[in-house]
Amino acid sequence: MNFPNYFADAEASFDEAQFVIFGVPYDKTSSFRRGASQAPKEIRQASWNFETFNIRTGIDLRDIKFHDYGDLEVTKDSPREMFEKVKKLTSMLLSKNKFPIAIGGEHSITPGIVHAFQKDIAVLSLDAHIDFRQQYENESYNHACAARRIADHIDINNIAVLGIRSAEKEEYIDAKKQGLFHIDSFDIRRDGIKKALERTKKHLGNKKIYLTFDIDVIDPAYAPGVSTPEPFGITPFDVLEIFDFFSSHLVGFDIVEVCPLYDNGVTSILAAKFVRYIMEKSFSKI
Ligand SMILES: [Mn+2]
Repeated sequence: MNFPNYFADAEASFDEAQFVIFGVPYDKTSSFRRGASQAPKEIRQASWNFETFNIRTGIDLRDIKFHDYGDLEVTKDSPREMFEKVKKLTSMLLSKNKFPIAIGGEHSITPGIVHAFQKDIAVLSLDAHIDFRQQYENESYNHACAARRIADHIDINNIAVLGIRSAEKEEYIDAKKQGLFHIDSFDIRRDGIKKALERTKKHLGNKKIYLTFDIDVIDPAYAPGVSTPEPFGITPFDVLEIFDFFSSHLVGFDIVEVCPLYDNGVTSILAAKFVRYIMEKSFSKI
């Protein structure tokens, strides 16, 4: 069955919207599995699955003003061109006091968003991969370099990466040497998500936070449809706790790396639910 091609319940006009959702269907640098470019469409379709009311937040999504801007035209662009387009759109949204919500696409879409923000924000990244390569396959804007490109714009001390369990050896040593704050999924499993959140909060302080959510941080058992699956991930419940804990500080959000070609439907459903949840939590704090 086909539902409308916009995100469910996004009934507000651009002008009246607090949140603006936009798709960035880009997967040109994906090294293992292509297909993340299909994700905005699939996640929009999946979003029609849910009730507007959420018993956990007590919020009805119909009370939130949000707009679906559609997709950026980026499929034929070089990574650098895509970066510029994403940055330009995000700058426009921020100039109009909108809370940007990007649906990727691969993780290479995130640096363009972050570069549109003031340099004093913090970035919280949920990711199985540390993404700290200077270049990958001769490309600085590859999805394997996302955290590195973010660190070009903001102080590396204001970045935190949670849930990692994959890195190249040199990349990992370099991240440690440069002081990139990270907590791996094994520590989260051993000590619990609450402990990880307290450590992260201590590190980031009271700054405004941009949250980039690479869905491969979640275990492939819950989220199989991703571009580069990595075993031993965190759970969807952990992610809920992360959102709850930081929601009052959030200034923007993206969800990346859903790969519908390898999905059985549940990954898109999960992604759509998290997009709804992030709006409910950020809205309830205003
Ligand atoms: Mn990843």
